[in-house]
Amino acid sequence: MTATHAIKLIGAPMDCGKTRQGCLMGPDAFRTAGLASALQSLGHTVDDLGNVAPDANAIAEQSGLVALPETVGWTTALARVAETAMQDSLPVFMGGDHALSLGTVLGVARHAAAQDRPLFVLWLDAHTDFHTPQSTSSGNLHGTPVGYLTGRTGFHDFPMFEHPVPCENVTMLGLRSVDAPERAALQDTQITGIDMRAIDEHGIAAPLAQFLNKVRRANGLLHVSLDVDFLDPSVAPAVGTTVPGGATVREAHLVMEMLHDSALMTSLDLVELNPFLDERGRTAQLMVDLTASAFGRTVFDRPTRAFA
Ligand code: 6HN
Ligand code: MN
Ligand code: MN
Ligand code: MN
Repeated sequence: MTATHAIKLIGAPMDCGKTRQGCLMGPDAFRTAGLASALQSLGHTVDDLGNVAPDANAIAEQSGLVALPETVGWTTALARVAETAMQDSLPVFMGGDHALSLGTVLGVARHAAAQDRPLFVLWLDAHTDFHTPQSTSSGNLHGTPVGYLTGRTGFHDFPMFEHPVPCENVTMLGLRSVDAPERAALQDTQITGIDMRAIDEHGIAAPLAQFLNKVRRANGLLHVSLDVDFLDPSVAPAVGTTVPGGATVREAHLVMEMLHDSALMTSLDLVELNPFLDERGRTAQLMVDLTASAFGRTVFDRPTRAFA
């Protein structure tokens, strides 16, 4: 009764969205941790397309921004690959840092527009990543993809985001580190931001269920972007931007299980895994296990729906 998917694994060893290096090893860590076989064992068809490389471009470096030309090169390449993959599969992008979502969501949004369907985005992250190239003080462009995909101004060096995702279609879960300019800009938007305090007080299921209902009613496509730092660093140390007080293993699995039950997810980013910072592969393994939950793995198959 569970639908099977044609899944394409797409490696994006992008490491230029910030200065700290290591995310280029992410795709191979996901492969080593057995992502393809985990999904195959759930009945899905899995095709690993290998790794994408960035396009060349003639953009100049810009002071105050880290690796702008390379980031734009990844954006154009990944948008093209994502748009193509959406035509006949559910793409899973194995990062790479979170700047890769500049490209993946651009391509997914082009596909959604061609299908005349609205696009929704679920952002699982400690951070809002709502900067623009002007507002960032770190210069790290992995802090900007939500600004880009919602159509904020200031991305003139990037391809035009022709079909920005309406802010009311974006929900963020797990927030606990938001810079002042991001906070100010978010005030004026309809983005739903669920921080860790709200999750502590009310649980993670209710806001997610509400969002998924909205996607379903709109017959929307759903892009999910999972940043390793959504998770608490005690269970997911392999990320450069750890923030204490993150999602527990069970909170994260519940999100993934609800995504599977909803059958709404149409594309997925796995980002910010830095294997150089990992402990015996445990973060890579947890990310693979979470992905398996999103594609139907359960630890206990209830014999009937009597409990529901
Ligand atoms: N991430 N807000 C900080 C900055 O440098 O702009 C952190 C960004 C983190 C990026 O979560 O992918
Ligand atoms: Mn992020
Ligand atoms: Mn983050
Ligand atoms: Mn499924």
